Amino acid sequence: MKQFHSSDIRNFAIVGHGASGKTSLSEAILKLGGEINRLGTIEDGSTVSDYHPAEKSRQISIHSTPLHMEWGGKKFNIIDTPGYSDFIGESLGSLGIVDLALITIHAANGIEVCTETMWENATNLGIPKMLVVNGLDREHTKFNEILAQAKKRFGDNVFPMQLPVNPGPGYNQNIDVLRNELITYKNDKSGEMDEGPLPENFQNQVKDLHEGLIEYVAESDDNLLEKFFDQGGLSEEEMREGIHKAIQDQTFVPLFCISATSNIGVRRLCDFIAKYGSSPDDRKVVVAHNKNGDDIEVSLDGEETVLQIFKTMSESHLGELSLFRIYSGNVKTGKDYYNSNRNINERFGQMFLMNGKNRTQVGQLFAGDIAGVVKLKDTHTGNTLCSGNHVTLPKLNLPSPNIHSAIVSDSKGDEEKLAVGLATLHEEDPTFVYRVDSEVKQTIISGQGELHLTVTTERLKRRFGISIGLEKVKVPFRETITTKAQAKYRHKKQSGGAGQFAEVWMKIEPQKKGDGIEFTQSLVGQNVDRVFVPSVEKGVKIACLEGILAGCNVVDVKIDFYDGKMHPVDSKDIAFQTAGKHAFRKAFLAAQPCLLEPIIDIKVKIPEEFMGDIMGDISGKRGKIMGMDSEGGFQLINAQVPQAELHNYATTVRSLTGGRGLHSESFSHYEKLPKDLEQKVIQERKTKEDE
Ligand SMILES: Nc1nc2c(ncn2[C@@H]2O[C@H](COP(=O)(O)OP(=O)(O)O)[C@@H](O)[C@H]2O)c(=O)[nH]1
Ligand SMILES: [Mg+2]
Repeated sequence: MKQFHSSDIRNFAIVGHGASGKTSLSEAILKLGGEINRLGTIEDGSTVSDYHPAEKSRQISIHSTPLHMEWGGKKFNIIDTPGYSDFIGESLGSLGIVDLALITIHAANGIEVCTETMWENATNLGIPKMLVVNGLDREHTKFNEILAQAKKRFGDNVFPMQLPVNPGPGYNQNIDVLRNELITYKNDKSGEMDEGPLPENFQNQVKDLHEGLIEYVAESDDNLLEKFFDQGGLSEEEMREGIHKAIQDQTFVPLFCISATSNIGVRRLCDFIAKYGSSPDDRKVVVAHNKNGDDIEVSLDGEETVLQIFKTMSESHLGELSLFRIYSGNVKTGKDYYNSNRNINERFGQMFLMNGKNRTQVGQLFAGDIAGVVKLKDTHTGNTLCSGNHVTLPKLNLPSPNIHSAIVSDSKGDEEKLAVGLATLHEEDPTFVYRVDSEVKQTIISGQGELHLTVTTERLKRRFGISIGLEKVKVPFRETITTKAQAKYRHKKQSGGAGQFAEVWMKIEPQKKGDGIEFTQSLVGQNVDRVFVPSVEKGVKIACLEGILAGCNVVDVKIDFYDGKMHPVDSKDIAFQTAGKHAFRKAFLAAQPCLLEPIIDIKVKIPEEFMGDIMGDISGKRGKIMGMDSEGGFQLINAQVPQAELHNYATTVRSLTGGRGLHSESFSHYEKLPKDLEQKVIQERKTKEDE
């Protein structure tokens, strides 16, 4: 491929709700650009973009896939992203490195939760948006309703650049509002079209729209606005000048009409992106950090290289592949760059322009471009590589996990391999996290949904040969007391060799929530030598870790060791540890102990019609509704629910809402577990111990 100036590059991500046709649209674009000869389909698993085995078998996108082609003298770098909420991290990561978001909307389903999530994220990142209503060849399309919905949700400046003339099966005509013409596409998926005059019945509507468009464009630029008032309008030429800027400012948000699978409308969309879409020049300067964490500007025309890895993945026959965007300078195979997140040097390996599994090798690339590089040793998703001064680009904006599972490894002795596998997968996909939880003694993996964890588990098996099972995360119940109590305990062992003797007197009382375990001594006289104080404390701390009622951590208890007895020969550290531990257990059981359970704050975002189901489910889960709000066209429910009830809640939300709801979780506090449940938990843990 020839070299493109940054102003001739169009970096955009296709984002939107699952099944709105992002992958099919990518396919249609590549077909127009001549990168492929025929349109692959999701059903046959033959699209360029969904080429991974897990994507083919499930018929959904799991990875962000970079694609490229040439159109109208411009280089398109397209990123087809997943819309399934399990893989939302991929989409958010990709949005962070493009200059334009193309948001697809399903022509029959309208605006869905992920449509809105993507809108918000693109807005927060400050990148312009275009909307694409796709699938206008489907039955039961509702273009006018979607347009009204989009204006209501996203603002009145959403503007239809096109109107579908014959939506529904057989759809092949659009009105082009900018050019005041009728476009008829061939029905052979070639994407070819004829232009003709406006039909009579559209003339008034289009005239009004056209005038509206002129006003939007005029508003984006003072010079144009002046001309607009002087001349009472804008010429075709002046319009063209203004549209690009108007899109950058989002004074209006263009909306397009297409059918991806029949290649209707895609050509005009590409023309529009080529002519008016954003280029890297529109984000010439990005704010990064220097070594001291101060803001510095990275400029597209800078001499030094600055690039960011936005995804790493392992590819068959290639090994580890890192996808990157260059923000400044150029990159060359064989050169060393500095990884400022990890403070190491990396030698740049072979570089590729990507079209799914079809890749073209290149030796050098320039600022603004997107490509892949192989064999970086220790550089991971989100890292910055640079030449010259130390620069770190802002972190990719990624969601926090909302589903957790414990892993059980079938293969004993593979711990080290497992640790390496988990670490590698996390580095590739930072939305997959894992940790060893000492409280419940499980290794816990977390992600964006059950499917995310399943797919990652499969990857662990395929790549590292480790098979793991998933099981429920144990709830980290805790134990505490509700009244004061005291106990005396004598530990005496005099059979065989050296004897052991210790006696500990102890008072305990509840502490304020969150104050933990506090151990004091108030010994008077010489009954107990002070050297044994740490021994008693150690015994108490062990008892607190082991738990007394149900094997859970003990919290929020104040302990005072106030007296005891000792023996001149047989008293020793271990004897006082044992006596301390047992005195504590005895006092604890006398102090009306109880179990505490973790309560989680959840936020659920759903279309209005699912309110009843979600609220009903929350109250069935012993949850408390803390508040409700509407956000965009969705309802936002804030609630507090016990962790014990939230196992795979992401899946519950998905199934209650047909995939149209989303939720997030964060720990809130501990609360007393109801008595009936407490008995159940204690019983369960006892049986486990007996086994
Ligand atoms: N009728 C029709 N079906 C489409 C269109 N675009 C996509 N589909 C189908 O909708 C499903 C989801 O499409 P896909 O491209 O995977 O959507 P994505 O999840 O947004 O990438 C597949 O079965 C496609 O064949 C379209 O324009 N018209
Ligand atoms: Mg897809």
